[in-house]
Amino acid sequence: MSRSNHKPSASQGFATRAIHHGYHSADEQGALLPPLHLSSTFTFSSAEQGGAVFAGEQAGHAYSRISNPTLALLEQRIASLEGAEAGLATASGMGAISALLWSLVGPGDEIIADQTLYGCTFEFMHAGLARFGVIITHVDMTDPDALRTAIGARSKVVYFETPANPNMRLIDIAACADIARAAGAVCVVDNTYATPLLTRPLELGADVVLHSATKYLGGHGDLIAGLLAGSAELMQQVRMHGLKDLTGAVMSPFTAHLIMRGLKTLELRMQRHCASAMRIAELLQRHPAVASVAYPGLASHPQHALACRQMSDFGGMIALELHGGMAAGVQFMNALQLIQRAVSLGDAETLIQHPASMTHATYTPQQRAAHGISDGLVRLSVGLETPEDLIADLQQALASLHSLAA
Ligand code: 7XF
Repeated sequence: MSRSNHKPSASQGFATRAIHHGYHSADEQGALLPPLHLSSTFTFSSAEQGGAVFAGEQAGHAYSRISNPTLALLEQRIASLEGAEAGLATASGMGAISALLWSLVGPGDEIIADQTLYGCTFEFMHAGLARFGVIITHVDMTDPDALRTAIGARSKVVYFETPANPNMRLIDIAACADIARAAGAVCVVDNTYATPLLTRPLELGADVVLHSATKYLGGHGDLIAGLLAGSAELMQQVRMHGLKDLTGAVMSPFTAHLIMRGLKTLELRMQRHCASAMRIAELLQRHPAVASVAYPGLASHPQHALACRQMSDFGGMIALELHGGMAAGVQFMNALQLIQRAVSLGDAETLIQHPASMTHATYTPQQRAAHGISDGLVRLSVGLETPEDLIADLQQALASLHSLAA
């Protein structure tokens, strides 16, 4: 396994901070676990004190659409894990994306985005922001020079996913963040696939990291949530504008509690996700029914060298195409017995889905072709089951495909 040269952002290790950061049991009557603050509102000792909290002149909580002690602890934890000054919790990944982008751009401003985006992010930009005069430009950021050529005075945001959903393209964060900074644009990285264990975009120069915490951070398929991390100033701007007034996309304290439970095992889970995905990617690559496999850990991945530099391991997501294209993909998915047909990713259960008809159905067929999302692509989220059982299920499904074709 290759190792990046990332330095931990604090003296304690990743797992220690994922379990302990920001909480002292002595402050809460010795309770090992942080209390769950379900209160929607907070009392003021006087009218003047309430006014001071609302004016931002005094620290404190006023109303849980603005801030909440349970959410505040989760926000500190994600900030620590991403190496950020501050974090912000939101109701979903789409809540994070919309609260952030509504805060950053207005009519006439441009967002330069990579070619490949999660389907609803693509739709939010084109069917949402563009309706209000925001210019959306896509460039192939696997070539940073394409970004350098496209960026200009009206560009306010540079936006990409790495690895990208669903085709596993990687973007060189340091190179693109440099170009964004020189042009005065905010560099936003969707780090959902990599998690802060494998890639820390802020240490490489990005300005904001966002997550669908629904995925690896929650880790158990039992919640919908989003997280942002970045400078304290920007997080406060998004909290007081994009979150409080423009979207109201606030996270439930109970969800925050579940994410903190998930974070405790993030490092352990990612180790298993990565190890099993590597074995499965190698097996798929050798199989005669498989036309291509995209996994950053394979030497055949066109950006394997970048993956070794930018990621400390290669993650749990694999994209593959079968000989026979989409029809073969459908047969293959239907033949699986243990592996579940479902969207989402990062769960304990291994999940398989077909991006063109599911997660990326918001694109037209022409857009998918232009954006490098093949109709034959099948996406596998490798879970935490015993790897031999996953391999046996994949092998029997591939074998049945072979016999059908014969
Ligand atoms: O609002 P959500 O928590 O579902 O997060 C949106 C989102 C943002 N960024 C990335 C890279 C994502 O993958 C997602 C959600 N993707 C799921 C998937 O690809 O399976 C959604 C199922 S339709």
